[in-house]
Amino acid sequence: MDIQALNKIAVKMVEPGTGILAADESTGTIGKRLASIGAENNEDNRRDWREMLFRTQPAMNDYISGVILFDETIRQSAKDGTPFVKLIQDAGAIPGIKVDKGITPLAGRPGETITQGLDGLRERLAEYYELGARFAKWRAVIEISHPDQYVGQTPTRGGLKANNHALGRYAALCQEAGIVPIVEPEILMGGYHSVERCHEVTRKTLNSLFTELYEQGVALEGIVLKPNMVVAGKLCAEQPSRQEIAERTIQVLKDTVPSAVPGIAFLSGGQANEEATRNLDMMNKIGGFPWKLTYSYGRALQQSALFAWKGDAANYDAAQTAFNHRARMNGLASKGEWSAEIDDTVDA
Ligand code: 5MM
Repeated sequence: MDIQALNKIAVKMVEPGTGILAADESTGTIGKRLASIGAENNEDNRRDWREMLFRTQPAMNDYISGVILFDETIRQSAKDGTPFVKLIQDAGAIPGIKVDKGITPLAGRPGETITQGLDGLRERLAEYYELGARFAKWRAVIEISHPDQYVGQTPTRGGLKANNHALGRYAALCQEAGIVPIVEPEILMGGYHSVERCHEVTRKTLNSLFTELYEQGVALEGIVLKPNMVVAGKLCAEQPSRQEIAERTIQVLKDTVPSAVPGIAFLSGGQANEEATRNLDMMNKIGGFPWKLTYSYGRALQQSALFAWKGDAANYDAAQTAFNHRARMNGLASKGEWSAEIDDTVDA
């Protein structure tokens, strides 16, 4: 394993001012996104949508350090035949690939899931490396049970251990292949749980994760962590302030993430666009931690562009303007330089 080479890639992925575009929606998930604008989930529409994103300037050059692709997308080309991987590389960004195969119920642990995809992963990673991927992503999904549920609460210690073990095995295989693993244990933000409960579960999850990474021989200098922020469930009556979200998230990360990790790139998890930006910004304004904090957003980077595009080529420029704007705002947030006033200013 060439730790220095892995570290160089990881450091570039979290370079201040930039972050990661999560464009790795599986066919089912992109179908839901396209359905929200009344567009059909076919190969042409999926290509046109992603081509629009990957051709957006200056977003791709200035604010996107890497793009997470899906298996179909890493093999796909733009309408003029240029491979997507080349479009991304020409913009100075790093192509990445989602390698997990989604979740399935975890046997013996009702209400919990396990992420699949370890079988044959060594061979798949070798192929993705040849196709140009220099980082990968694997997502574990952790759901917090309803606060009134006393029996069968989730997540359980066993459920967390199983998911984090898989993340460790995946990360070790990636590093063996010269690929930086993005390690994503996502605690879902739907539901009624309080911010305190999210705090506690995130702490337990990350603690168990770093034990597993250690036990699987993963070099922390060559990973990027992709966690949730510490927030209350969307349906919880009491919502924390942005200051509380930022302070709690920094606290949990300081308690659990070794300083050898170069960077942490948050998922947006269904937060509104501006909310995801301002929470990241607040953390970087507070500062005082050893790792870079940036974004690896899917919805929070794409949603406004998707609604501007509406599946119609006539709206290409409007969609690119929207994507440019969110990318620039998150770029500022990754340096703690964002403000609501700048966000409200429409880009030229
Ligand atoms: C972009 O969505 C990703 C893929 O989801 P599926 O495997 O369910 O199709 C997802 O893993 C995403 O990369 C992360 O959850 C972060 O995206 P958000 O939208 O939460 O920022």
